[in-house]
Amino acid sequence: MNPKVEKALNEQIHAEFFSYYLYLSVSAYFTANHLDGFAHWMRIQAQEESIHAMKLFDFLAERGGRVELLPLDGPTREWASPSAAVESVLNHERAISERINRLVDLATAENDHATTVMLHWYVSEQVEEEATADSLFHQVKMVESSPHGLLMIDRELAGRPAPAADPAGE
Ligand code: OFO
Repeated sequence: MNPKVEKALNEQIHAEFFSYYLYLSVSAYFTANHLDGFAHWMRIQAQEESIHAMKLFDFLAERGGRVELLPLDGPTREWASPSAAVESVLNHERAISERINRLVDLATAENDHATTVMLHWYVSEQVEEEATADSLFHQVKMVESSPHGLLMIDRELAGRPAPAADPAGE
């Protein structure tokens, strides 16, 4: 496998596992603040992130690349408010989208068509993830001064189902 693409895919596996860590940390923050629906939603999102990492892990192996698991830093564990916690995941998703776009640019420049096609799934996924985080952030911002509003969102988030093992159905 092209060594530049292999290195970049390993860095993306690292970024997806960091996303897993970040969502778990946000989940723990909400649990500590008695917003169990938010905590549940973030935990389910963490599971999705590990699926994103493992799809790349499996792809590398399939293409004859070598997986290298890089060390993870500890994510932030405290936020000033629920909206600040949700805003941090929104900003994170925006940064992940930029990373994916740069990866597509690299795979295209290296004529690695298989990687380019595989990455299209991540491009679409990021559109959805940014939109979801953005809408949650604005909803939380709207009701932040009213505990009643926050509890209503919390109840709604408690219903998020677990992700399918492979969201692409492959
Ligand atoms: Fe893996 O999509 Fe969020 O970070």
